Amino acid sequence: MRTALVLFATLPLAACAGRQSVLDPQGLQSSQILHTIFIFLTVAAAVWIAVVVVLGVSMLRRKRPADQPLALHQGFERTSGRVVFVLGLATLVIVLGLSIVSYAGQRTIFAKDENALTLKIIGHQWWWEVRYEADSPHRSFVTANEIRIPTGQPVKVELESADVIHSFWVPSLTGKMDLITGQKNELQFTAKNAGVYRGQCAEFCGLQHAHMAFAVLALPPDEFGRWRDHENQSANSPTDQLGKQGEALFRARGCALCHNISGTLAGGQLGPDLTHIGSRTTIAAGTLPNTPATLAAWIADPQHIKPGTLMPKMPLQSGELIAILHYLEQLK
Ligand code: HEC
Ligand SMILES: [Cu+2]
Repeated sequence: MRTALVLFATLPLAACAGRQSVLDPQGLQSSQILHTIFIFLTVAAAVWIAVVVVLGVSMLRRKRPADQPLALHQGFERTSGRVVFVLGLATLVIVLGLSIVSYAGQRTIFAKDENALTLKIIGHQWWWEVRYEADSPHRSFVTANEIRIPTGQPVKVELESADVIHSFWVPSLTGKMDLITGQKNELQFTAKNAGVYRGQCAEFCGLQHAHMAFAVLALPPDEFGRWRDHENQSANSPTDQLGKQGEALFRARGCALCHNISGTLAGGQLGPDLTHIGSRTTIAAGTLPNTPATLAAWIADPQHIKPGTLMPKMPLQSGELIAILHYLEQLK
């Protein structure tokens, strides 16, 4: 029985580690946030315990009501006046102290670093456009729903929205920041350790808000550099007949109106960039892992997977679906 109780009590702790947890910080900023929360929690718990103890003691030592409740007792009045004064002062000190702790924490959380890697992230219903912009257009590229960053280097994300308000939140790395149409918000964070961290839209933005996630892949700097060089390149040209057919169908069946594939005639801007879709880990904003089966299911009927999504169900024959799928699979 006791073992079962202990096991049960530790159950909530099982959620305290992993790729989306404020309690398992992997970034400088999230560590600072946890640190601040811990101080607030300790002080609040100490105050709460003190109040409960005083309350308990006073209830146990309660005296019978006085015969004349309205009569003043000078000594008692003076003592209670002093107690109220001291406690008022303590409240002031605690509130001021916590404000200082909070401001000091914000210095780390909102610190700006000139050498930060800058990304632009645009929120769409219900996916994330990620733009790596460099001085030279040859070094700039666009991807979606997946952010790769080097570990140890500050990353600055410039946040904007194409439609409604969204909120960028990667609990393991830093706090939240809203994406608002016509306004540029900024957030900086530094991943301490390599790993995959899950991010989630944290502001209700419509029907598929819950399926608006993304992944942050923190890579060692040299691996990040290799990925970036690869991502800079145009899409692979299809090598076989079926792939070539798929590329043609991608245009003929209207996919190219909404999707860009760099180096091809497909230049649509309404949906996620698919130049390197084959190398992404998930599709449909973290809704499904990226496998041939899920990709086929998505293209065949996106409305079944994400009802209301802005990608319509396209009428495709099974041969056409297979060709398009084969083509997209090659876009590593
Ligand atoms: C009217 C515009 C539109 C058309 C036409 C369209 N798509 Fe999409 N597509 C979208 C949008 C918007 C999304 C993002 C949906 C979401 O995640 O909610 C998307 C998502 C995708 C994704 C997942 C991308 C990712 O990174 O998660 C793939 C793959 C895809 N579309 C392929 C296709 C193919 C193949 C066709 C043609 C048969 C097509 N799309 C036609 C708008 C369109
Ligand atoms: Cu949302």
